[in-house]
Amino acid sequence: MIQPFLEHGIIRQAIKRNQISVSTIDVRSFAKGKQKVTDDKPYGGGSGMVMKPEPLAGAITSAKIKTPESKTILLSPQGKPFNQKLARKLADTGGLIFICGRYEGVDERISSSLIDDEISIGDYVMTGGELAAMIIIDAVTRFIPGILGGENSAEKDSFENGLLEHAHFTRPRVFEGDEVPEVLLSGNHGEIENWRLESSLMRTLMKRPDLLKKKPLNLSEIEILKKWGRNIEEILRT
Ligand code: 4HQ
Repeated sequence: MIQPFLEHGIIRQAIKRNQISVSTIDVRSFAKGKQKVTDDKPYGGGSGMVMKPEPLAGAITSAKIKTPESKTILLSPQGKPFNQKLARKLADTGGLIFICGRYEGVDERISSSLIDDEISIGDYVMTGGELAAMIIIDAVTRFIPGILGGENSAEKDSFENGLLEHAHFTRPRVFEGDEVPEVLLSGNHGEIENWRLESSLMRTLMKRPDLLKKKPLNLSEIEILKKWGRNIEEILRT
């Protein structure tokens, strides 16, 4: 699952330029016996299987020896919610080891001894932790210095200032009768910045009001919201 993910776009480029490196360990290669069994029935009964602790402990220990500075992360719906802030923090560690469970999950004694942190990518249940690991690798890589060009740097992204990003337009100037906002063609950088801030605020209010409520507003942001308020009051009066 992981290999094809590494072969595209910014992740591929980052690997080629030695800005990140990713390798995988097959837990099965640490399993004993001819069958290389990695799972077993849960104590106490019930459906589903649990990942046996010994092969996992072997795999984690071997990973820790290869990258002793790494933090070990278990992917699980019970983990702390992954977000942009956590991505930035993880980019500033000496490496990450992701434990990707299958079946019902891993033996509890693994989480209590060999795991530094438990992370969830959202409140839903997947069949394994691999997609979660790839999502985290993807978002974290964008924060490695030198990955994004200056023009495209991470500061302008959604969430960096507590707002969603402004709307984007490219050529053609008219698409299916729909025109690009005039101000973006004006070359007036002050007005363009104002328009983008207003677009950001509008999109956040419409799509993610929860974000807007949390955000400390600066003077220009308050001014824009007040202007909307005045416009709406005018409409209600007339
Ligand atoms: N998992 N965020 C691995 C998840 C999950 C999530 C379910 C993790 C199955 C075995 N991981 N177990 N949500 O759904 O990270």
